[in-house]
Amino acid sequence: MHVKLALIGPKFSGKTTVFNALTGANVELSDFSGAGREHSREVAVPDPRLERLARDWKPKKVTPARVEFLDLPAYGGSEKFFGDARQQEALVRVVRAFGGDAVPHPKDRIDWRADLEDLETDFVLQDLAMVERRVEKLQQTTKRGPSYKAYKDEVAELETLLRVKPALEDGVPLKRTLNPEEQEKLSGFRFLTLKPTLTLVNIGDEDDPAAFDLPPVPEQLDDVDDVILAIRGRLEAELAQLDDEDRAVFLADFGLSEPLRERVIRLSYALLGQQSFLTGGPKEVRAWTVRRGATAVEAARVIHSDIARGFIRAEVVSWSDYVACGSWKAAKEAKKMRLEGKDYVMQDGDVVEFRHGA
Ligand SMILES: Nc1nc2c(ncn2[C@@H]2O[C@H](COP(=O)(O)OP(=O)(O)OP(=O)(O)O)[C@@H](O)[C@H]2O)c(=O)[nH]1
Ligand SMILES: [Mg+2]
Repeated sequence: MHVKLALIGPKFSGKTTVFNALTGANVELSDFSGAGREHSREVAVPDPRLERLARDWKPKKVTPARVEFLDLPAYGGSEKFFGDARQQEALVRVVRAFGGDAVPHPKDRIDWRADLEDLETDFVLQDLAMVERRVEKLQQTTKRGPSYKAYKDEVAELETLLRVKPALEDGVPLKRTLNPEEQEKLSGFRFLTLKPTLTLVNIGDEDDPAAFDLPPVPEQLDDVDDVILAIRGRLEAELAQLDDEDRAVFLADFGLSEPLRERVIRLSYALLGQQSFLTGGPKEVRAWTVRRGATAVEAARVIHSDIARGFIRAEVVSWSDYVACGSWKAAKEAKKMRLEGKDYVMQDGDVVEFRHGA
């Protein structure tokens, strides 16, 4: 399965720099013409569990889960930009906090909070315009009364939209006013203010992230759809170009414990509501992506539709049991391998073997 995230933000905020930092690419930075080009690249989701599995299986191949980052042209209020952003599953917002006159600022200010507010306001206005159009249409159609099939649904939708409209007018994003069920029902609109969002405050090489007074990143990301983080974009991009040895020296020089890259990729993945299950064997050890809440048969389908069709059962060892027992075989002997049916809800890190009649 393919998971995509788009980097967006004002002109010259460092989107492409952050793209390079996250993906290890080395694409050209802004020429300050404002005509930033689009880039995309897939990256592996770092997962130490794979190394652990590979030690047991000594497979020919280790395949991590992947996410794709997209570097979109600068946000400048064009219809095309909003249309493109609407198509994305999740957004990574990059705002500028690094100083210096060498890089122009489209609004002649270094104020990331204000930039973020502008962006948020425009997104709210875009969604509001959509809600208004839909409300108008539903008010017309429902006038006819309960004589047509969709009437009840349309009345319910209209009620919901009329409820959230005043909040949008006050600048409140839809993810704060729609409950999960309503969000699901209205997902077809691809509202901008419903998208899970990671905000990266792009700070200067010498800046201290702690000085930016950002809320801590929650430990548990299950219900989180907004995370904010400070990143030294340029420094991280340089770091991403180094080999392991040079990187260690570089990190020590800057007093850093690890590159932020891996953390941001993992955060992005979780933010999208994705988790991994693992399979092992002498040929391949692999992490597969399923949405949180997916069932065993859905997980089987990620591997192959035939496996889902011929599903008999899933043999599952939870990650903590796997680690405690030390291997698949030991987990089996310790009776930690469970037989699960189609409706079993997959857990992050489950080690699985599917039995199927395909
Ligand atoms: N000091 C400093 N400079 C940075 C940082 N990030 C980006 N820059 C500089 O800002 C300039 C623009 O960076 P880009 O990453 O190309 O910005 P962008 O947002 O992709 O620009 P557009 O696509 O044209 O909107 C480059 O000269 C970078 O070197 C940073 O964290 N610190
Ligand atoms: Mg760019």
